[in-house]
Amino acid sequence: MAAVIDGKAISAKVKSEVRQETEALKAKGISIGLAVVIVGDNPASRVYVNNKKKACAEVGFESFEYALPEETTQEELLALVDKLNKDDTVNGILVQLPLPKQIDEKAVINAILPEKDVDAFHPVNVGKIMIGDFAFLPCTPAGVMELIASTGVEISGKECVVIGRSNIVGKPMGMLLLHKNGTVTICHSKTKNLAEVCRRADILVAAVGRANFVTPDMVKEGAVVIDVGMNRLENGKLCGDVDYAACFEKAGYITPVPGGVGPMTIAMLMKNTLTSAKIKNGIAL
Ligand code: L34
Repeated sequence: MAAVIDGKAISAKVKSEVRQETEALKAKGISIGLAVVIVGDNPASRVYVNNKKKACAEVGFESFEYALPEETTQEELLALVDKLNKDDTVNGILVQLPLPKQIDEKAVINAILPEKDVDAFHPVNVGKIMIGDFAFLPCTPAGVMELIASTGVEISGKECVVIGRSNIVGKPMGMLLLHKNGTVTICHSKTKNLAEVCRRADILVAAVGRANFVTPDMVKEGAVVIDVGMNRLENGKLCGDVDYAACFEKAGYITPVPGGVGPMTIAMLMKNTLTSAKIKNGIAL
């Protein structure tokens, strides 16, 4: 039977650490601001952005929300990014993805100043992650690392399998596990014998975007199972990539959805925004 990894509790701890540091900076006259940009009215994005604004209030950041209409042009969005790049009260810029189809996501990500890119999506930050010289960690993979750390399970030398190879989760996730000396396999839609590969994993991270994709035959007895999935079923219920009920008996540790990786993504965003402010003000990390 698995122990449940409590993402809500762990995220609360990270946020309270960020809050303490933010208060110390405030005492020195330094305030921290995060700009959150949402384009269109994707209901899931709306929920995530609201959670981010709430977290800003909790840790003592100022948050600046820019809610733009669905028909916003790329030029308009780039003009806003340019304005935020130049705004001294903005330490972090987050443009919530996905963007409407008339906007080229890559162009927008490339336009954000790397030092304000608290998502760590800009090629400069992605490159830094690759060579292990990073200030910002991508929020979701960084959150997963905290969840794994909370179990006390050592990563070094372990078989780590990541299902999914997105630029936002799968690829950087593999990198972070590699930096901690895991033996990393990244699986995807062309992977042969997927269940067999997954069954080798001491640490299994599912980031496929398919409800209940991971079944018990893919889980090694006692493994750490981390569910990055955030799938909305037709009945409105939120469901992970892991068949939680079925895998619960076999896993050693497992994250729930909701209350697992999601809150950690937001906590790590707060941490990155604090880091950005510290670097700007010449404060040791
Ligand atoms: N630019 N776009 C940018 N940065 C990001 O880091 C994200 N991501 C992903 C989507 N687009 C992005 C997020 O913020 C996913 N994501 C995210 C953030 C928070 C939550 C889920 C995904 C979250 O709060 N999850 C809650 C449940 C929320 C609900 O009820 O729907 C949880 O407990 O898992």
